Amino acid sequence: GKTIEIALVGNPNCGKTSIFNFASGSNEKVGNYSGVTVDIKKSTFSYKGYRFNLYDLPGTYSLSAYSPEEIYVREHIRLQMPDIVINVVDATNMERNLYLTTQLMHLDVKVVMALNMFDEFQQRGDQLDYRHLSKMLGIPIIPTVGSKGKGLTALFDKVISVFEDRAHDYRSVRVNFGQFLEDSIGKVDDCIKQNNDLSVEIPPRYLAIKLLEHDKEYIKLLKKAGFTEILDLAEKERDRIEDETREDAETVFTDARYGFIAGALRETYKENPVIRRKVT
Ligand code: GDP
Ligand code: MG
Ligand code: K
Repeated sequence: GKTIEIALVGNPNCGKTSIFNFASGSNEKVGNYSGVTVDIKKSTFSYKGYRFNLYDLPGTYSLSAYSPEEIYVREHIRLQMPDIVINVVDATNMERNLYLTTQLMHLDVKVVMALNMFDEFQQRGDQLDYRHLSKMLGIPIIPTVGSKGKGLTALFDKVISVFEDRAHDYRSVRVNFGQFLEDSIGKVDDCIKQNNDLSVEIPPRYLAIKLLEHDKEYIKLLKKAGFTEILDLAEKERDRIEDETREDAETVFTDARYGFIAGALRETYKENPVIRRKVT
C-alpha cells in the first residue's frame, strides 16, 4: 500500500499526544510539554490499506524563530515534507489556536484540522459553523475528542481523501494582508522566485513574509547562501512598513493575522448567550 507521512501540529495541550496515542495504540505520557530538549515521537500503523507514518511534534503557538520548538516544527515541515499536516486545534480557544493555522496556510502543505476538545466546546453551549469556517480557511475540519478517540476515523478518512485528491488546491486560501503590506510581500516574493533554487525549498510568499518580519533564522540561512539581493530588498520594504505604520513590522503582520482570525470568527462563532463565563 501507499505510505502517508503525517505531522501533528498544534498549540501545547490541545490534544496532539492523545490523538497520537489513540491512533497508534501507544502509551505516551500526556500532559504538559516542558522539556528543554525537543523530542518527537513517530508511530507507524496501517489504516484502510495505507501505511501511516505519524509524527507527534512539539506544541507551538506560532512558527517564528523564537523557540526551539517553533524552529523544529517548521524545519520538520520544510525538510520532511509531510503529505498531510493535521493541525490539532483546541475548540475552546479558537482565536489563539487559529494563529498557528494562519501560519500553516502559507506553508504550501496540505492541512486537515482536528477540531479537538469538541466535548468541552459543546458543554459550553457555544456555536461554531465549522463548515463555513472550513471554506474560509480552505482547510477541511473534523470535530474530535482526542482523549476518547472520538472522530478519529472521520479524521483519518479525511486525511486519505485529501492525500488522494490531486486536484485539491491547498494554496487557494491565504491571509490577505491588505494592499499596503501585499505590495511589499509581492516585491520580495518576485525577487525570491527569480532564485529558483530557493523557492523549491521554502514557499516564496511564506519566506517573503518571514523576511519582512525580520525572522532571524531565515535571514541567517539566506546570508549564508549569499542571497544579498533578496535580503536588501526585504530590509528596504521592512523600513517602508515601519516608517509608515510607526510599528515594528512583525507586530504589523501579527495584527493582520489576528484581524483575519477575528473576521473569520465573527462570521462563524457565537458564544452561548446565557452562560457568561469569567475570562481568566
Ligand atoms: P498535547 O500537549 O497537545 O500533546 O496535549 P495532550 O494530548 O497531552 O492533552 C492535554 C490534556 O487534554 C490531557 O489531559 C488530555 O487528556 C486532555 N484532552 C485531550 N484531548 C481532549 C478532548 O478532546 N477533550 C477533553 N475534554 N480533553 C482532552
Ligand atoms: Mg504532547
Ligand atoms: K501537553
